[in-house]
Amino acid sequence: MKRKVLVAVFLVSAVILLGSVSKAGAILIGGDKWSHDFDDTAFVDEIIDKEVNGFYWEGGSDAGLLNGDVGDGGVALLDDDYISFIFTDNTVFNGAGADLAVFEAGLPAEDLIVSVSPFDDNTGWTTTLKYDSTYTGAEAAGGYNLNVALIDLSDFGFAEGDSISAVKIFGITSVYKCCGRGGKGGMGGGSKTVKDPSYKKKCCKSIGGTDLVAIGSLNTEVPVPEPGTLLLIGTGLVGLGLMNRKLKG
Ligand SMILES: [Ca+2]
Ligand SMILES: [Ca+2]
Ligand SMILES: [Ca+2]
Repeated sequence: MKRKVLVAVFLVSAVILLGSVSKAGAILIGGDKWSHDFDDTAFVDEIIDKEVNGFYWEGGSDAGLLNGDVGDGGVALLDDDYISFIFTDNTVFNGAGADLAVFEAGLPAEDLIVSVSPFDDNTGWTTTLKYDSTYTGAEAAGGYNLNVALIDLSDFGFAEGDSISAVKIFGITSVYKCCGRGGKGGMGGGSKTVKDPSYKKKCCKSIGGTDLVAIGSLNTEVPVPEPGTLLLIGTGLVGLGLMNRKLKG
């Protein structure tokens, strides 16, 4: 009977160990123009800092930005808005090509600004880089186009194999509502889609920007138990075995 218990303990341990290194894809995001099968740990896990003057749309929430569901809304980030995310159950390593996918919604596909860090304590941020996003062929919440910006860690000077634990997304205003000649619509009437921050100085108010939906790692690493942990488990099992024998004897 005791031996059976030991075998069970060993099997359970083995399953836990195997589970922690599994990186099988589980969440397919995108459409006929771009898609990727993400590991379910691939997404950002926590928000550690933010400045949001934009608005959450179609049921969007901070929690909703942390999962692989691109149908539960998002947040519009205007100029100077940002959100800093960390990865807690995975890291992103610099492999071949793009390493990180940032999903954005709407038409036109909007730009966004990115900084990354190897640390998870809001330090070590790289200089910022601007990225375009392009239509994936899929839909986000509200029937909006789902777009993707592909981030290569090499762009920030990381060597192949280096990894990061944090990503910071800044918005860029793309829609302004202006006062003056055109009345409340302004600028010839109605909202204009422009990429010109100087509109701010022309009695214009930003009302739309980068529509952040989700952030997932394309090159995910998950923590593997240290050799020390394996040794401890092994020692524990041997110990149990000896106890078992003693009790029997
Ligand atoms: Ca994660
Ligand atoms: Ca979501
Ligand atoms: Ca890369």
